[in-house]
Amino acid sequence: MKRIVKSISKFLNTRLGFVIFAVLLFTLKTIYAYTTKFNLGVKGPIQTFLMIINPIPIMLLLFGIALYMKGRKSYIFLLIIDFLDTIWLFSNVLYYREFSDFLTMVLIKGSGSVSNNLGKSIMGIVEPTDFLVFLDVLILILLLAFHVIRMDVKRLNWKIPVLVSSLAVLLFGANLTLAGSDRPQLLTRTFDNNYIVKYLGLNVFNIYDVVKTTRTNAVKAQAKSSDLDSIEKYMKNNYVTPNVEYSGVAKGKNVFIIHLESLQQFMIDFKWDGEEVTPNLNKLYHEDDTLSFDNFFNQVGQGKTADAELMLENSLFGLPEGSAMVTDGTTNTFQAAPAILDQQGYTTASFHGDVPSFWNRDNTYKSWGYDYFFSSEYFNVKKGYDIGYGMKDKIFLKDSSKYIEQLPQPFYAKLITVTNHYPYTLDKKNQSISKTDTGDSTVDGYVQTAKYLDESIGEFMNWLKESGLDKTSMVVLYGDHYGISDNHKKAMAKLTGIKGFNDFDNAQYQRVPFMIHMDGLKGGINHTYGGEIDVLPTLLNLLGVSDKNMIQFGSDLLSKDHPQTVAFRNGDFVTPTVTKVGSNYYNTKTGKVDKKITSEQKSTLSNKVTTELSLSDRVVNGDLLRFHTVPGFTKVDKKDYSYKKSTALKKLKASQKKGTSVLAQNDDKSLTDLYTTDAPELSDDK
Ligand code: GP9
Ligand code: MN
Repeated sequence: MKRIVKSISKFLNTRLGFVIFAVLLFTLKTIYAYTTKFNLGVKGPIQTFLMIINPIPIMLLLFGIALYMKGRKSYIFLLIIDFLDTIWLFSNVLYYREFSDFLTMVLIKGSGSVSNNLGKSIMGIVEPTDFLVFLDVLILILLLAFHVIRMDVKRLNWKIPVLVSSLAVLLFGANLTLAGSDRPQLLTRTFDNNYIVKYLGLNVFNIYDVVKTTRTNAVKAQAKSSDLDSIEKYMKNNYVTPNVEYSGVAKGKNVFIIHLESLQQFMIDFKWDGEEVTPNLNKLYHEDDTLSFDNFFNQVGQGKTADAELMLENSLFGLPEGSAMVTDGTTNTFQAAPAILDQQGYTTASFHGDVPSFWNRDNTYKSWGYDYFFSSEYFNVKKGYDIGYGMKDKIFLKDSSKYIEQLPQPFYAKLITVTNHYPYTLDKKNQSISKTDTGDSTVDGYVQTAKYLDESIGEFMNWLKESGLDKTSMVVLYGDHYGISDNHKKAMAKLTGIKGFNDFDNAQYQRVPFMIHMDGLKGGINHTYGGEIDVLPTLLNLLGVSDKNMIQFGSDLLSKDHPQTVAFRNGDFVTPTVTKVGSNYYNTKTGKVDKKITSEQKSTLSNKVTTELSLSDRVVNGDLLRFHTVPGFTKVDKKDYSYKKSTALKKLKASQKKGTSVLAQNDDKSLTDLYTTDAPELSDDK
C-alpha cells in the first residue's frame, strides 16, 4: 500500500503526472456539472460512457501544451487554462439554468436577440453548489502552494508531449466515431445543442459552434441588398393569384395548426386487423367542411420537423444540409406566419412537450414573432409522461388546453405532437391495436403510435366542440414528414401490397395529410399536387391577408393557377404526370419509366425545381429578408420576446384583462374540465 502511495506521489511530482491528474479532476467536475447542472437526456450505456469520457481528449490536448514548456511557467499556463475553462463552464451552468441551452457565439456577440439581460439576473440565479466547479483548480493550487506536489521544471524529451497530443487526437477520433454510431449525422443534422454536449462535450460544442457561426456569418456579411433583385423579380414573374372564392373566409378566426408527427397519407383510411388506424382523422378527412388534400407532399430535408416548420410558416425551403432553424434561426430576419398574424391582432403561441432547445426553437420562434412558446418547462411532466421526444400526445394536448383557454382571441396556436416518432414504441397500456406483421421492427409499431396520435386528436377535437372553440376556429392538420424511410421498402411492400415497392413508390409515399377544417367551409377532397411550401400562401388567403409583396416560394393550393410541380429537397420532384427520382423519370400515373419524355421537358422541369431551391437557399444563407420590406409589415424585434416561464405567465395573466380569451368569456371558469381523455397516466394520478 505504502509503495503504491509512494509511486503515485512520485508520478504526481512529474509534469506528465500533474497534467494527467489535472485532466482527471477536470473530468470529474465536468461529470458533476453534466449530471447535476444540465439536463442532457443521457440514455443507455453508450451515452453514459460518452458523457463520462468526453472531456478527456480535449483537456488532454489543452493541458498537454504544458508539456511542451519548461519551468514554472508550464504549471502556471495549465492553471490559467484550467481556470478560464472553468469560468466558461460556470457561465454555462448559469445560462442553462435560465434558458436550458448553452452559450453560443451569436449570444455572446450579443446580437441582441437573446442576451436577455443575463448579467442583471446572474446574482439571482447562482446557487452555492455552482462554485464547486472551481474546486479542482483550488485543489491544484493548494497542492502546489503547500509543496504537496513539487513542480517538475526540467524540459521533457520532445517525444512525450507529441505522444500525449497524438493520444488526445486519437481519443477524440474514437469518441466521435462512437458518438456517430449512436446518433448518425450528429454534426450535419445538428438537432440540439444538448446532443453535441452529451456526446462530444462542452468544449467541442464551442469549437463546433465557432466554426459553424464563422462560416455562416461570412456568407451573410458578403450578401448585399442587390442580391435580392433577382429573387424579387422571380417572385413577381411567378406570382400566383390566390383563389378569390376563398379569400378571407376565415378572417378573424382562431387558427390551430396541428402537427401530426411522422404521419403519412397512406394511414388515412388504412385498416389493420379489420380496424381503422386513424378513425378520428378519417372522419375529419371526409367531412363536408374539411378541405382535404390527397396529393400533398412533405418536402423536408435533414431538418425533418424543423424543415416542415420553416416551410409551413415561412414558405422557405429547408437547407440542403442541417437545419436552417439551428444555423440561421437566431440571427436571420423572417416574415413568418406568427409575426404576420400578430400584426393582424392575433396572439401567437407554439406548444411542444419537449425541451425548448430542440431544433433551436427557443431562439427561432422569437425571430418568427411567436408571443408564447409553451415547451416542456410549462407542463408538469411526471414520471411515465415522456416518450422519446417529449410528452405523450394525449397528456400534452390535454395539458395544453389550460394555456389555450387563456390566449386572447383571435389566436394562432401551433401544437406539435411527438408520440408517433421513430422508433414507434409505445407502452402496453397505451396500445389499442396490434402491431403489423411485416417482421420489420421499425415498421410494425407504426400503426400503434399512429393510432395513439389519432386518438389524441380525437380527444382534442372533442374538447374544441365542448368548449365552443370549434365554431370560432379554423383547424389545420398536417403530417410533417415520412415515418417510414426508404430503408424499409420490403416491409412497405408487405404493408401496402405494392409488389417490389421501389423508388417511384417511395416518392409517392412522401404524401402526408393536409386538411383544413372549419365550420361552414366549402370542403371536399382536393386533388391538386402541392406541398408544405404552399401552406402559408393558402392560409393567408383564407385569413384575408395579402401575400402579394412577400418572398414566398409556394402558392395558394386552391388557386386554379397553382403550379403543380412539387420539389423535393434533393432536386427530385413529382407532378401529376412526371415523377423524377435520381436520374429516372417516371410516369406518375403508371409508375413506369417514362420513355416518351423529351430531354427538353426534363430540363425545363428540373431547372424550375433547382432554381426555386437555390433561390430559397440564397434568401436563407444570405439573410436576405433583412433587405426586403413588405408594406404594412413591421420587422420583428427579437428583444420584445421572452419565453421565460415566470415572465410569460405574468404576461398571459395580465392579458386576461382584455376579456377576449375563452376563459375570460366564461367568467374565468376554466373549461379544461370539459376535456376528456383516456390517457392511462392521468387516471393513475387520480
Ligand atoms: C423534437 C421533435 C422531433 O422536438 O419535434 O423532430 P424530428 O426528429 O421529427 O425532426
Ligand atoms: Mn418530425
